[in-house]
Amino acid sequence: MQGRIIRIVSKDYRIQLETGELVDAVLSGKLRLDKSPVAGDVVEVKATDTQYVVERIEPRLNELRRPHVANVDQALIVMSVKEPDFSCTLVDRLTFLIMHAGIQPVLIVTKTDLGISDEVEEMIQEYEKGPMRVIRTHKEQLDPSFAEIIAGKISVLTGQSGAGKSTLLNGLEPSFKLKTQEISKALGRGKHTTRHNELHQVAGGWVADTPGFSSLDFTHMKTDDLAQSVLEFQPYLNSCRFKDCIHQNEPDCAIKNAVKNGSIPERRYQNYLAILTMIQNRKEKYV
Ligand SMILES: Nc1nc2c(ncn2[C@@H]2O[C@H](COP(=O)(O)OP(=O)(O)OP(=O)(O)O)[C@@H](O)[C@H]2O)c(=O)[nH]1
Ligand SMILES: [Mg+2]
Ligand SMILES: [Zn+2]
Repeated sequence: MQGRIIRIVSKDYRIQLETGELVDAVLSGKLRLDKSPVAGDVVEVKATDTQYVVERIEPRLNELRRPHVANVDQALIVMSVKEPDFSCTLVDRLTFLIMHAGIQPVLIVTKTDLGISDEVEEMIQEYEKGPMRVIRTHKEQLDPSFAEIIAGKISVLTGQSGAGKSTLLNGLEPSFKLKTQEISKALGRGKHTTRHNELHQVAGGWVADTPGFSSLDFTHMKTDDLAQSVLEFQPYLNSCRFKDCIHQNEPDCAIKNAVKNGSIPERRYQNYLAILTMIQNRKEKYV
């Protein structure tokens, strides 16, 4: 039968079977020599007389390193309207990385109760008009569609410290608070070897332990990967005069035209150019 790994503690694998039932399993001898499973993996499980045995790992749709999780459906970018300041640059950088990892980004705008400046309002509306799903919410009044977004999926949360990630999860699932407190207590006692490879059940979905994408690392990205990772660019990508256009200084560039006529926000394009330049400078260094 099939199942999904939701927690790994040393050699014990907690699996949710297709039926919804949670069972503990061990790895088959053959698998142990092969690749190591991670939380989120879809696995083939066999029940013997005494235990459940993981026999096979299905191919992964995607894989994150920190946290080490496979088959992630979506990454929720949590960004407050203030305290800390809303950062369009950060949202874009995170979105590019998330897209590149083959994961769907969703923008969760938090702390809307604190009031929104005109400048921030304009930036949020730019996202709302675009292809990414955007939800505005605050802790006293969680948007009901937030729970609906999490249900039935594997999510990772990301965003600056203080943006309200824990508050969101606690609002949906009070038992989550307890669990995260237990984890910090365990770590505080110096159990640094504890392997946190775990998904938490929140509002009928699964949420990974720690935020991913904490280091905004573009070292693995090439210039054409970057353009592919910009959601707003996608309808125009094959319409430039040059096949290898990187939408920088080329003539007859569909992306630049779309920026000019307002179909792609100028801000998005500038954030693209900034990262592009970073990638280009890095290349020169290593040639
Ligand atoms: N006014 C207001 N404050 C909020 C809201 N959401 C969170 N806060 C406050 O913002 C602070 C930070 O929230 P957290 O949920 O701890 O932020 P976090 O993203 O988990 O931060 P890290 O764990 O450091 O990454 C806390 O004092 C919260 O009470 C909100 O919607 N409105
Ligand atoms: Mg937190
Ligand atoms: Zn172009």
